[in-house]
Amino acid sequence: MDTYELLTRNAEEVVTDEEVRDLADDPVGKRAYVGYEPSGVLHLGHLLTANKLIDLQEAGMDVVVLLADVHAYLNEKGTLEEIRETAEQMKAQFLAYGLDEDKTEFVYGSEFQLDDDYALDLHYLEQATTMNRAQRAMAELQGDETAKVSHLVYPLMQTLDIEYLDLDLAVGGLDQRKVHMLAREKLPELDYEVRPALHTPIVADLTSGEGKMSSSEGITISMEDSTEDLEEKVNSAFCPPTREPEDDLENPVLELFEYHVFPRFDEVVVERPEKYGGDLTYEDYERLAEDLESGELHPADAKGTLATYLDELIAPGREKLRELR
Ligand code: TYR
Repeated sequence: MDTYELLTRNAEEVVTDEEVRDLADDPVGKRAYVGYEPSGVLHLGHLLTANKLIDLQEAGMDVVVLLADVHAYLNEKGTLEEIRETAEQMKAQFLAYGLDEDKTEFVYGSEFQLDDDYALDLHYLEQATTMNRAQRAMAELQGDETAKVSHLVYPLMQTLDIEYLDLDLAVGGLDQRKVHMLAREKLPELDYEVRPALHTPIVADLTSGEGKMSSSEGITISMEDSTEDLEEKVNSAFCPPTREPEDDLENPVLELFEYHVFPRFDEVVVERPEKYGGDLTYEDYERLAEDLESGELHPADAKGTLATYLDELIAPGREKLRELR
């Protein structure tokens, strides 16, 4: 796989393609980040962007994980102290999941977002941005909550983070795209450089197959799940024998193979008794999806296999979480 492919695999959107191609020409030592509002337990939404960070590390890039404590504070997730405790748990789970400790810099937002220069730049952006523009950028992150001033400050700070962390690439779920667009528009107004962004897809809800919901809604799999929980959730997942169900639905079982399993394993083995055709071995997602569509691979076998691999991915983080509690 060439570097451009590695940087962009499983990305739903890159902005712009040309800028990411330039990055792919010379990735070593370049800096990429994902910011997370600290959450005590990682779920698949977090792991999807973490997979992308692992790809970027593999390409030689340096990776920054922003533990966005001040952002979480703006979003009323607790006191700063509570949020920081949660952030430490989050960090431990990311390392257990496989982010390379030597190549990953964990930064708390409060380490730099309360500095004078940052504050003054923030006030400049407050002057330079209409309420309407900031609100539009926030629409997908704030849900149904009544807009407060904190919701308008939030995307402006996210914009500045890209400059203050000295980044070459911003990574996030597709739900971050409007904030990244705001950043691309506003950074030059402060004479800072525009940086490319890369967005991972939002995986469909496990049970309904309804796509494009926020990763924090609906049934998801998390580091808290036991092996049995996981089996149960995967077994009750929506899995029609096709990758393109009707009515805008997605096949979540296939999506989990595509975005979570294949990026982390060189091959996937579906174990089957000899009388049902014996084991099936896949080196890539396409072949597995084709076999599910043709009927060669039964949905029940696909699910059993999926649960096994997800369990392997989650086990170290689950262990860590138990230690911490
Ligand atoms: N907006 C991100 C979220 O929804 C968190 C975040 C905060 C990301 C600050 C980047 C950033 O610079 O979780």
